[in-house]
Amino acid sequence: MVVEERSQIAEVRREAAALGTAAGFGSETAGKLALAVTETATNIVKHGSGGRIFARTLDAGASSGVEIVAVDRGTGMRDIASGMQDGYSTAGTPGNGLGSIKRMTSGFEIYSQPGKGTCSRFEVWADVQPKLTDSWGVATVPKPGEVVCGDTCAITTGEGSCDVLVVDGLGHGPQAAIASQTAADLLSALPPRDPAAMIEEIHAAIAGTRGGAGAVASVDWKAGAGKFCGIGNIAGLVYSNYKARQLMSHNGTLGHNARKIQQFEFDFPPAALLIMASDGLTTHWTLDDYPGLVNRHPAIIAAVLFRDHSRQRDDTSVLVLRNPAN
Ligand SMILES: [Mn+2]
Repeated sequence: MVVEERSQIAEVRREAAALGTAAGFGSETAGKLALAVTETATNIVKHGSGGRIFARTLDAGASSGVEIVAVDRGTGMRDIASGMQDGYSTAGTPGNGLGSIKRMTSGFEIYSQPGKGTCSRFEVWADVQPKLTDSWGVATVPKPGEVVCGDTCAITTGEGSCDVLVVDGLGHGPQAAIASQTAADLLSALPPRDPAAMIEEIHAAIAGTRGGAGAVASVDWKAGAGKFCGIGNIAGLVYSNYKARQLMSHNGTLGHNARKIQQFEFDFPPAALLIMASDGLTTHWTLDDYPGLVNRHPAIIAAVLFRDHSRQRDDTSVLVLRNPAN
């Protein structure tokens, strides 16, 4: 959701409240979410020169929650610690309430660079917060002017492993969304299988649609290893020990022509990051330009990359996954 002016704050609060209702929030929890979202959106308008809020529901077995990620292109914060104290404000107004957001929510994190902007994230849970929260995040945004996004990201988690998918339906708009959503549905509907086998299934399943570019990765936390298979323009990068490794896809369009479906293996040790993105994101970026960002929550990494590197001429999707093993 775009947040540029004061009038949009209420709309953001309504959309977040709808997710809270879907997550089964009682009135007290719903109230906390509403306050924290309002405070966050107000900060974007006041200090951030406009920005965006991403909201999604979180599932952890018996408990459900809502994740809020806010990103702006403001002046950034020179000193986050003092910004956390109530009453402190970077713009000379009475308090930006970061301390109160932190108290009302779980997992509150901020990534801020002076001159570049700020990204924050928090979770609100219906019941007790689960011990292990998601170690992945996505930013999926339609092309400006479109309502639905033709890109789809999906993730399925198993016992000590996980499968992720990014599909960019050809073009944009509803028809592109049908192609990518059909592919994503397959990931959760089929029993787990190697990425190459999954890509074969997707290729066959979306033959009646517009088709698209797509990639699937499968990672094993304990083994510290992953497999990747892609067709068309989906970037795949693995960051580990301050080094980036690019994952290779073959040319083609899923659903129409995929002459060579080939799977590649990669090392994925504890704390390593896997980043997958559609071609709505430029490829001319490096995490070296963002000191400390590799250690932030994957949803913050996805939102910051979207903010700074979306081409804005196409749907954009960024998926970031961290190996949570230690
Ligand atoms: Mn695209």
